[in-house]
Amino acid sequence: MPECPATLPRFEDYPVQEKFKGPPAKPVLSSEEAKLFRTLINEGAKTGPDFAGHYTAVIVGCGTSCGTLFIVDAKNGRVFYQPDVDIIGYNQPELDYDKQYGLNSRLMIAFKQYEPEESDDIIFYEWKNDQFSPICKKTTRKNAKVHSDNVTSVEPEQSLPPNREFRNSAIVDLNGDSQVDNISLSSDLQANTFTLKINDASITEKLIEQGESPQGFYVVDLDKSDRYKEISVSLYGGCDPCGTEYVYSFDKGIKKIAHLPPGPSYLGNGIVLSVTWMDFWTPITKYALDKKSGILNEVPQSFYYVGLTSTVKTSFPLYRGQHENTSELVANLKPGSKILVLAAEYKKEPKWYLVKSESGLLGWTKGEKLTENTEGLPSAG
Ligand SMILES: [Ca+2]
Ligand SMILES: [Ca+2]
Repeated sequence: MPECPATLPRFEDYPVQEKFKGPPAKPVLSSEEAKLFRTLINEGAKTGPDFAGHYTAVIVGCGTSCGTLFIVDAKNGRVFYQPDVDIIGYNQPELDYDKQYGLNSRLMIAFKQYEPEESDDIIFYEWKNDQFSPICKKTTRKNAKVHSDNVTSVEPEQSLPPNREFRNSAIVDLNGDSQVDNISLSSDLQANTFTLKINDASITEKLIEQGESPQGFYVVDLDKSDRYKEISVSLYGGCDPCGTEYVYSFDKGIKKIAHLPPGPSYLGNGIVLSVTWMDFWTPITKYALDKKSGILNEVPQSFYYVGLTSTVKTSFPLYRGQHENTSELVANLKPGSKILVLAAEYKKEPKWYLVKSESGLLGWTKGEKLTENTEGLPSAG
């Protein structure tokens, strides 16, 4: 992220066209992070928009000068959470702003404080297409030491919800041999690669998606019962859902052990849960560490839980199986009736959804039928 120029971004540089009227929609708490703070998010969203036209910023406190930031769309209740934009400070004397965000602007001012308070970053984000993109950062140095070598010793992340702090370098003993290991991350956006170095070993990875770039790494402890710690490299992505994570172990060399969707939760017992946004819902995928191979493998589920209701606009059929075979028709859904989208088989295209009709019948339909013919699903807003 570039350092800000002398003239810092102003609220009026990021104006908002759209204004919201009417009662705010109830938050759709589909992500694990949002579910953890359901009461605070529901309460916070009731006050109505206070950010970027039709959004409500809900800050959930987690200690002194720290907060997890959720953004709720008052129009449809969608809840946004970006783990890298989670530390919001208050009363920063260095900064000549009386607020961090406002209803008429898409600018968000966040603070990142480094332990033990050697320096602060003031980070300016632009809210665009339902996500924060960093504009620039202003670093305030309380103690020049940290930034002169830019290396700090870190402890592994805890599980849910992580206050993830992305780094480009760190000193940690990764393989439990009581010798610290020097970790650094660099990227070559010309060559479209990033390189992770640990001591004398290095691994270079090709960026797959257009617009992908590494935002840093953090240290995780996949399995607290063994002596190893792991490195998770986080990438911004140019896609939806955005970003991805590469996970590496280190002993004699570096080994790639997983390529995960963004924002995984490390439970510390060899299990990783991933919650991603997909069309109008958030599948939860489980990964488990195979101790023999040292690889994180996905634990497949036949179906993935959806649990969302919507209202039928235009009649469409439900089938007994995952194919449109008229001899296996279960029901034609009635306009105006309420349905429950129970589960999905989404790993193949087209994505099929298991739906319960208002009268209690169960059948399958394609994802596009749901988004075209019903209203009330989060993205259909
Ligand atoms: Ca070591
Ligand atoms: Ca471990």
